[in-house]
Amino acid sequence: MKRVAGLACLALVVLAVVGGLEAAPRRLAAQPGTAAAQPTLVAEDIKFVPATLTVRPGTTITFVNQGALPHNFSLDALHLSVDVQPGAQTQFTIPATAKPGTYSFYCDVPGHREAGMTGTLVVAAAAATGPSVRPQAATAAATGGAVTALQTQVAALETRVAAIERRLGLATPGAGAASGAAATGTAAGHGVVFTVHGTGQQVSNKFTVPASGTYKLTFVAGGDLTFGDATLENNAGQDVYPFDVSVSKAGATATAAGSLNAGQYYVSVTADGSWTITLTTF
Ligand SMILES: [Cu+2]
Repeated sequence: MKRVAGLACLALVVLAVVGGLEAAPRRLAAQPGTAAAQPTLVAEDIKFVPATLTVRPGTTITFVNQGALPHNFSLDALHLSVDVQPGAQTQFTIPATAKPGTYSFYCDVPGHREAGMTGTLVVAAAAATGPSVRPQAATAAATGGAVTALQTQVAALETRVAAIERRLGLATPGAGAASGAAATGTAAGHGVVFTVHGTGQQVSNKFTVPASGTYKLTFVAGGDLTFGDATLENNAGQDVYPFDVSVSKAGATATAAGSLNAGQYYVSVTADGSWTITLTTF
């Protein structure tokens, strides 16, 4: 009988230990450093358990009063003040707009804060969910688009600067050599001094006008061109009047005729497509 009583006592001890172990995980769920999905904050006489709670913005916290006194959770920075009566529980939610950081909270029942009923709430960064990832991808795409647009603008500016430099005689004639070469021969009854094919902004190779006389410059736009302008420049890179022709649509032809002295010349082109330029005797 004494032995049975001893076993019964042992069984009670075992049950108590097991019961304590089972209770432990419920407390662990709200230990400091964790960001439990459904954290619980317990008010006791006279402290908070746990004293430090880590949550994400928008988290709802279950607030339980296991003491004999009324208690309260106050966090001024987040405009929270929640009362809980002895043996009762309630819930409150950390604002979704709460900035990540460390906040102090306290019980506002007179004397409790002074008695040490305070705690620390750590607001972690918001979880990276789908909706917060997609805007990042969109931002990257928008950035890429902006870069492409800037590159296009830079290329257009470089083209304009190159054209201006040629007009001002700053560019080295022949530096952006066009395809084709000076040619001689006869076309439609006129002697061909020079024929050049090219695309976009170019300065032709140097060619020679063998004798002073009247000449005609002909600009023929390719099928991919919407604007083109060509000028004849002398050896010093200066425009030679009136050899300045422009076209503004695909396949168009423009001509200019006038007097040229014998000497060396270049053709300077500003265009957004392909073209053919010919200088003939007139
Ligand atoms: Cu209190």
